[in-house]
Amino acid sequence: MFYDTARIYVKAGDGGDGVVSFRREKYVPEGGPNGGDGGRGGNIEFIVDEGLRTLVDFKYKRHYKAGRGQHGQGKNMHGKSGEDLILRVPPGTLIKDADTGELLADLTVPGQRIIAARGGRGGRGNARFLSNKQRAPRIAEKGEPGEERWLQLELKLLADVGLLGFPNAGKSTLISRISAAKPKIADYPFTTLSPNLGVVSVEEGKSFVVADIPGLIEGAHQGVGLGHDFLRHLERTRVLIHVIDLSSFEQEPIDAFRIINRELELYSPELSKKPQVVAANKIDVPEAKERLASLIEALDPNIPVFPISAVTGEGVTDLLYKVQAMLEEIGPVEPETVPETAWKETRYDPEKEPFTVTPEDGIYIVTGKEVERQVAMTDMANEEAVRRLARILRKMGVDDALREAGARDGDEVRIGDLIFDFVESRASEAHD
Ligand SMILES: Nc1nc2c(ncn2[C@@H]2O[C@H](COP(=O)(O)OP(=O)(O)OP(=O)(O)O)[C@@H](O)[C@H]2O)c(=O)[nH]1
Ligand SMILES: [Mg+2]
Repeated sequence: MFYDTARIYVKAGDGGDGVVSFRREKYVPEGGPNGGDGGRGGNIEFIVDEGLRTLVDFKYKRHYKAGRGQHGQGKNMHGKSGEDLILRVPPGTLIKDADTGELLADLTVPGQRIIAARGGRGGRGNARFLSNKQRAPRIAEKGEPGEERWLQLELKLLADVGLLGFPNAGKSTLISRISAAKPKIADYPFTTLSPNLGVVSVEEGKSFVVADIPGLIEGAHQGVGLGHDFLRHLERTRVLIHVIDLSSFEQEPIDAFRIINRELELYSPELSKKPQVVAANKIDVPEAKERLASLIEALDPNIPVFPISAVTGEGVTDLLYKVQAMLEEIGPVEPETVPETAWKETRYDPEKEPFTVTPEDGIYIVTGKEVERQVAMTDMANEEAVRRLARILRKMGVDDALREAGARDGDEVRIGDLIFDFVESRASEAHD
């Protein structure tokens, strides 16, 4: 099996908790606060590894978790950061949000690296809550939870040229002739089961990458045969070499050409618009010349046709020069553009982050990233911290929204794991 898609779950590390601690020195009965911050949680990152060709690693392991930050300690000692988890992917990997399908990154360049889920920041220790009003703060934050999400990984091979055609047309023979690729070649359909890449050097300093995929048959766009699973690997090519078998008695060459192009169009109109060169293959067999003549007659004269023999090498050089010239004329393709900020945009601005209040069976459920984050970072056993949470929620407008939704004194409210009673006219007192 050739693995070119995967669905994985990533969870960045939670931040470590901040700590409440005070200096204890001889002759100083009550020293200042010196509780350190928790460490940052580890990120989940992707890096492009040139040596990889498939996403097979992600088939066997689906859940990935980065390390959590250590908790802070007394004497202003901060916790250590959690370890980042770095996942290696082959060039050509697209990363999408599995829930929305939104494209998050197109990883094409070896060494390219992105953060897929950010570790939570460490909670602040009580030393950071020191102020003129509060000389002995007994408050510390818990660590921020790390981001978590389901991701869809999709490999689209990076090749300049794609080989297209019926099974047995001679695609693999051609790639093995023009590059160092060593695919399986045999006289029966569906010999090739997964894509092969080969680098073709036409002349010094000029080379391009060719992709050989399993052959297509009629009905391919509906999933008949194998080829359609691999058509995605032609999506990034710039030129298609349409390999046609001149030796087949079962099919007129022009019919082969038309059937394949219809399949291509039904699969993707965009793909069908890519420039094609016809490689009329097996010109070495008897009767091939006649069939070539009828093919040329029936074809649109704008489509270049090269009679070749992938076995003897006849005509192959001319074909390659033509393909090289076409590539130069077309110029390089841009990777699928993803705004630089794609990952940042998935982060939120705490001030603007919306929340919703949903009444359900007499309980008011408040949901939203920021409200849930604030709750998660509050140590509910710490009265001062709970009062601070109540102030933050009020400032965010949660109290007003609850009131508007019909909440009355004593009604139950839920945010994340926290359940508390709505208290009119003063800070909501929280209890677990
Ligand atoms: N006589 C002759 N035979 C050829 C030529 N090119 C390929 N063949 C033969 O055609 C058969 C199929 O070749 P492959 O290269 O495996 O065909 P393919 O298009 O890759 O087929 P799939 O992988 O099934 O899609 C093999 O027996 C080859 O030896 C050629 O130029 N001349
Ligand atoms: Mg093949």
